[in-house]
Amino acid sequence: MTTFFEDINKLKYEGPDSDSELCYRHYDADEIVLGKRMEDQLRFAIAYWHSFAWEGGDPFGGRTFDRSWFGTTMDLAKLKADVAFELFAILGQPFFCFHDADVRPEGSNFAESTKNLEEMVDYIGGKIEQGGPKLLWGTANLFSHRRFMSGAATNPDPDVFAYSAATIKTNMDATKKLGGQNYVLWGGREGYETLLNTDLKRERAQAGRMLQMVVDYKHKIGFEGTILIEPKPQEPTKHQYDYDVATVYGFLKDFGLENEVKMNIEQGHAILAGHSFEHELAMAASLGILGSIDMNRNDYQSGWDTDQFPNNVPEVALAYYEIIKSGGFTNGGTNFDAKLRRQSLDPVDLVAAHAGGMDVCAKAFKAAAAMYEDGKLEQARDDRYADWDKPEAQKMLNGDHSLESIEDYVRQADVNPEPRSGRQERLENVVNTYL
Ligand code: XUL
Ligand code: CO
Repeated sequence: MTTFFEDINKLKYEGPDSDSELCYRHYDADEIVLGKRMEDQLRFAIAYWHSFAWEGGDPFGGRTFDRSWFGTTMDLAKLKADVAFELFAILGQPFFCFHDADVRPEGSNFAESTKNLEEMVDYIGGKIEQGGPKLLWGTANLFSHRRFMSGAATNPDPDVFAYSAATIKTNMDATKKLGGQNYVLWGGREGYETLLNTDLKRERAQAGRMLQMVVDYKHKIGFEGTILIEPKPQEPTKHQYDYDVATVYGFLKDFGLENEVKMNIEQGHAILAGHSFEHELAMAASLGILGSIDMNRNDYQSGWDTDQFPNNVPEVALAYYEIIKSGGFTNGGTNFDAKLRRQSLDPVDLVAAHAGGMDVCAKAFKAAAAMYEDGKLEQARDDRYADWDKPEAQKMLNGDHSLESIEDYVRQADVNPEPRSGRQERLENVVNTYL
């Protein structure tokens, strides 16, 4: 045991009326909601990077957190893992996620970095075997080191493409070895700053080829998890290629990968793209590519990725409603890609932030489940489209009609549509009865 969390004990479910600061008020892992334990519905994961690797810097100042594991040695990497698994034991969530760079020190070359990663994978694997949480997803950090400043797969330098491909391979190996349920590719610096130095056509082809090789390798090694792409419209580059779900779907179709790859959708990225979280989830569900979520919230005024812990139950409820409608998570889960504010220095802040986020999600999930079980919203939606089930309407969709024959039909039947209410406020009132 380290001394970092001192005497903070494992959190328990104490119910909504508890006055302890550190407990669960809404998240009861064993409570059955929609036929499954809450733990198996929500599938919470903690992100290694924000809580253990991020030092609290911002564009105007450096490290605010003073953590004894910051440094570049293997011993410190192991201390970091010890503390991480202590937080996991306090919170009791079923999963975690990491990038290679979060868990191992950078080596002097590829071989040394990989050796460090392999040693840490064994160390972390031991902790999973001793009852620690499982790996929801692994991923490669192909954006922090300066070699990636002009992108990874989309770099103008083929050596960077090669280094990135080799790094993805070693991370897929690590993810498989640890029993990871997904492998994520967030296009960290896959994008551009200025068209004056950028060949869009080449960069798109490079990204497509890289993803095809990732999918080939997944099948080769028998990795049973899902390959996930995490869309984001900007930051760090001005124009990120994986803008949003619809854009990524077009890209997948282009490279024949739409049945191989799903989406990891992040709330903050959806907002940056000018969408709501639920829009991105509903779009992915409608395309059959909804995989997993990164749960955080963005500041709605500042316009960058603030990665705050979720605290808005109505908003989160609408997101889970889309997930429930799509059949719930299979391999995916709810990853807290969220970080403390840089002034929140204390170990207890880390515990409280995650526990509060889990409670927000649990409360929202229960509201979404009730909305879904009552079926009022779905009934109203079905009613709105009901006329499409009539034979004349179906003929327009199934190829039995053309523009000319539809014109004949409109004239003969004297089709003269009467506008009908969209009932938005009434539906919003229905939603509010569950919150
Ligand atoms: C960056 C982001 C990443 C990915 C994993 O905005 O969300 O942390 O989730 O690389
Ligand atoms: Co993310």
